[in-house]
Amino acid sequence: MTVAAAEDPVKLAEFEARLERGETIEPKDWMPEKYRKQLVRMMSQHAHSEVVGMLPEGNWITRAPSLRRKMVLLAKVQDEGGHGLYIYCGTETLGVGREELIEQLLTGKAKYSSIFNYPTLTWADIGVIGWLVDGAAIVNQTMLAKTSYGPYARAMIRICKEENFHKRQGYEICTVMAKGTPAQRAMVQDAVNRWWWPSLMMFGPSDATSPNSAELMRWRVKRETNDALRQRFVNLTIPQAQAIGLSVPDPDLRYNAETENWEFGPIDWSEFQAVIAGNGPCNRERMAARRKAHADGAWVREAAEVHAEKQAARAREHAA
Ligand code: BYC
Repeated sequence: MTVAAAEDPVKLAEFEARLERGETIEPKDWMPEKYRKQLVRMMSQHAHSEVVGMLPEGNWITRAPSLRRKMVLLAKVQDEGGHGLYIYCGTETLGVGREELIEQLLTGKAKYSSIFNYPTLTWADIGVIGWLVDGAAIVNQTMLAKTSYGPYARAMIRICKEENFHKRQGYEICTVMAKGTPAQRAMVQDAVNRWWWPSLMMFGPSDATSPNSAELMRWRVKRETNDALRQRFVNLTIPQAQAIGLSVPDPDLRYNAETENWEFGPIDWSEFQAVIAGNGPCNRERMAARRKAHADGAWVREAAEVHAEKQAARAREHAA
């Protein structure tokens, strides 16, 4: 018996009719258990991605080439932490707290985006992450801003605004380097070569092999498929690469004037599978950094708890 079949059929029909009418589902509304679970899975993975995503860029804060670049990068990395917090708050509305989700991340039960398991080798990587990685995130999240679950959709609207700024700062770094010395051009081209395919993998497996897509599309959690979003990203990005004289590492790339799509070559899904199974270039390093940060922050959590207990005791005394 499927989970959906175990739900009250009348309530399920009403729920699906609401979605059909384009209504938004809010925290206190009835929802099938599987809808709640799917949202917690996606939102938890998303929140973890924002937090783990601070690591590759954080790697360059102390080595940013100017004070201006350092300030911008600091602000961007801080924004990512904020995005994680909004989305963890979103999962609280579904009955799952941040502590539980972080526990799942640290024990390896929860996933985070494959993209953050690649190293940031040069300053150009910071530009390319802003341009390609935040660019891909915007394409995905603009769709999620219309998701059927209200708190997630509203969080996405704000996050997308900030991601737009991130993308612009990244593209600006790439533009400056692409117009720079031959060594700078080579550095930014090398970064594009390394980040291009992993950026396309951010959208998830192809539609034919995506186990969650059908259900998520039916419940309007996702409004477009992994492949449709990946194609949109390629179509948006190739003209941007051309405008600054950079290329992407794909000998099969060609424009199809009939469909108006930039057709691209095959994605190496074995690499994607290896990365999400924990065997990417930096998986172990990323998890070790998160575990260390969590352990280092234990005293703050303990102090906050003691403070909250003291405040509560004082409030009880005043009330007595
Ligand atoms: N990495 O059935 P599918 C960001 C997993 S970064 C790791 O197609 P679904 C940021 C998937 O979880 C972006 N795992 O899944 C940018 C599933 O495994 P489980 C973070 C992946 O959910 C800059 C399995 O593969 N954004 O925000 O229909 C700086 C089968 O996939 C990936 C989000 O998370 C991947 N790339 O579609 C800082 C957005 N792709 O869970 C931060 C919210 C797939 O069944 N999430 N998997 O064990 C989504 O939109 C969707 O969950 C996905 C996948 C499009 C990612």
